Amino acid sequence: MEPRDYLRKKKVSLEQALSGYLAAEDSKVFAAMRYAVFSGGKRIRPLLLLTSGEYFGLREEILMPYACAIEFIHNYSLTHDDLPAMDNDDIRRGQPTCHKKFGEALALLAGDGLLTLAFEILSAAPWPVGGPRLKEEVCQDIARAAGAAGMVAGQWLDLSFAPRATDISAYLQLAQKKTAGLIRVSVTAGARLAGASLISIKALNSYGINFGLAWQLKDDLEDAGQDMPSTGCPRPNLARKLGAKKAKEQVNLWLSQAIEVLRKADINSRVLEHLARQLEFKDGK
Ligand code: GRG
Repeated sequence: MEPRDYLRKKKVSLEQALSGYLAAEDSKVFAAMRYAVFSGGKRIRPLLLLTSGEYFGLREEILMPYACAIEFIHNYSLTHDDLPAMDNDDIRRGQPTCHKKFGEALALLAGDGLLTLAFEILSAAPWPVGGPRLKEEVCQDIARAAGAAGMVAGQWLDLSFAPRATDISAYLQLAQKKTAGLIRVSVTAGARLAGASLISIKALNSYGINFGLAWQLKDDLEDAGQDMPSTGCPRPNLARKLGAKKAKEQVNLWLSQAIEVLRKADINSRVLEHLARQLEFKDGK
């Protein structure tokens, strides 16, 4: 199957699974949670998880709860990131942000609900072939990537840095924690659950970090020039610091490193390669 068709098919089953987890309850908090999730996300993290897990031979039914949990964690982070105390955004995915639609209290609770639901799903998720210990390790890795030493720490670095004073290595630390960590754990979780070798996991780890940094820098490129929230404090933005041309070259470099590392480890996933190639700038555009 062509990578594009594979991803389309996976996205359909993913959307069904996500809505299954949010369908049962009829409360304002759940309405805000559904709004936060079903507003047109690209679902890159769960797609990476499903792709890497299936590449190494694990069935979709086993992988799906893990994929949904990571997507819920991601959507919680966006909902909280948009709040007035953080990025203070009115628009997300082309629509009013959750707090603009439901008010701050419900948006805060929707984020709390999504994060908690993610761990409820993980705790009930089936054991992979490698047994309970492997599941524990994967869940710990997800929790660490999302938690106070991972994405939460990255968010604080983002909020507290003086953007113009930020040097590139500090920015990279921020981007690894805020964005690349959850992407990295998405790629490796699927393969680990499938029992992939340590060499493969190391390669996927590196693919995930390179992919995640490229993802963040592409987002910076889109934001450059308009990244001025109403708090009056611009967020750290590497694209603005490097300039568009260099930033695009850097995105392409990270993506070629991501692809190269798969080749070296003999991971011949056309879908993982396609996902990285899709992000590349062709002819500097
Ligand atoms: C609130 C603890 C906490 C963390 C927030 C992820 C994050 C940390 C903030 C988002 C800020 C941001 C826009 C970062 C750029 C990269 C990024 C994560 C973009 C949004 O992710 P996509 O493109 O979004 O996967 P969709 O809408 O497709 O789900």
